[in-house]
Amino acid sequence: MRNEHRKMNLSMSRRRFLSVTGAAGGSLLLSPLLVGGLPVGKANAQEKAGRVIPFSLRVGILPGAPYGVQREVWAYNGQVPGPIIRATEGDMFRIRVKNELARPTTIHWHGLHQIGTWRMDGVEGLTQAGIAPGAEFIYEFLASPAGTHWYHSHTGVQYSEGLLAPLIIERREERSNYDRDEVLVINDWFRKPSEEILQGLIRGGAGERGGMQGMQMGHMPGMKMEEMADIADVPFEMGLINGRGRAPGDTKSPLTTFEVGQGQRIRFRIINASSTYAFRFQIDGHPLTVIAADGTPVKPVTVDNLLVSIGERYDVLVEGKRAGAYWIRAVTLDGKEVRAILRTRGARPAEPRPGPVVWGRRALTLAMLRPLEPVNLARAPFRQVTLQMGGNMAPYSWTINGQAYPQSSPIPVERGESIRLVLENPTEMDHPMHLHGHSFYVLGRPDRLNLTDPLLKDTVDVPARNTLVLQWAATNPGRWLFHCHIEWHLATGMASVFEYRGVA
Ligand SMILES: [Cu+2]
Repeated sequence: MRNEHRKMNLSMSRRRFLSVTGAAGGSLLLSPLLVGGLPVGKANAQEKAGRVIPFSLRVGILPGAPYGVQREVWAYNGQVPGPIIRATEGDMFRIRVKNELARPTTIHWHGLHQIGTWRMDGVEGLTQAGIAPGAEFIYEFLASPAGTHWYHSHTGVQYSEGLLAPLIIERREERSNYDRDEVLVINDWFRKPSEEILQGLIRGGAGERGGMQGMQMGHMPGMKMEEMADIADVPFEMGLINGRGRAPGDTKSPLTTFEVGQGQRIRFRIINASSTYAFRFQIDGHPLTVIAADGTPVKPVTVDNLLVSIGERYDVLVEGKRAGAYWIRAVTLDGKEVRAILRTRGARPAEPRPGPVVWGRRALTLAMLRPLEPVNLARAPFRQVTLQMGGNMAPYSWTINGQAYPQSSPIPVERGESIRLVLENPTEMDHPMHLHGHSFYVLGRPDRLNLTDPLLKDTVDVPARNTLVLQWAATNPGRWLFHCHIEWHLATGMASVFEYRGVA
């Protein structure tokens, strides 16, 4: 497996630099100097377990022209997504970050628990000061837990400028009932710089969302009008899969293509690294066998499609079928598509025929997922904390318990206690909530809690006008952010801090 991974990493480094081409023919050009000499794959150079994994990241700006309009693109080591970082559970990362931006930045390692190292969690203003322009910072932390994770800027609204990348932790005893492992990073992509989008939302309130209200999501069968929520704050423009995508009207730019032999199995590690949109994911004609959610292994469940909220990860097994080319589709809840291609080796044509999505019948729900190692919480003591989400379009602001982070009081936590989090979402939008430093059990709706075999995750969607209950064990002292992963909601206050007593 190890050589296999290494090979894959090297080919990834060539394949996955950003190559967005605009409708007007302008392409997003990266300097070859910046793209060359990536440290990708270094993490696999040594075989021994418990090793130190050195890695270097340069955070810089590249000239780019998506849509043929010149725009800055922010990138780790000159590529979007940034280089894949891989290690084995129990390894120690030593990641040197050089900030070549003109403003401070930080990196958060989404999904990693930072056991004993909360100051390495990368939340600007909470766990560290921003790394100053021109300065370096070394992140040192344990590669734990195993699973599909990612890393991204946790300063302002920087990550949607391109500062996002996969972070994969292999299990020590990885059961490999698949032939190959591929990472699939989906992210939405906008013409305007993120800061400008944010300022537009703050200035204009609902104006920025022109046309968003009353949007139909009729493409999912069985969806009733009253179940429709507001889908997003910012109108969809385009999306990327592993750095490639097509702006509206563009039919030619290359798309990310995965080759598969007939009967061969690929493990896809799907990551939604977007700022604004959830995506329903499907590979036409290919069932998806879900084997992990947010890195946690689950009893395999086979479905036709699944919804990936921002910050969530799903690992699925896909088997190469009849010769041909098939669309890999990531579709927003209002029907906007991002595509890649799955092609059997040697198949013609290179691209499937264009055509609207036809959803397979089996859609994944969280209730279908069961952990491999069930935990019974029926008799465990807990302390209940209720958090109510709030939102306003004009003036634009998002809150938890009426407070906007960072002008909010931290929630004190006692080491060793269990916290039952009741998340009330009376707003008209879904909020993908992410907890730093811990994973939580998803108990479900208050009237039907699953206390016998709940799923362990670190990011979960709390649907509009619904309440969701989570529970987690406070075992990792520090200051930990709990927040909505919609970039614009976090930036305007939808976050809380869990602060362990006695943390200096
Ligand atoms: Cu939100």
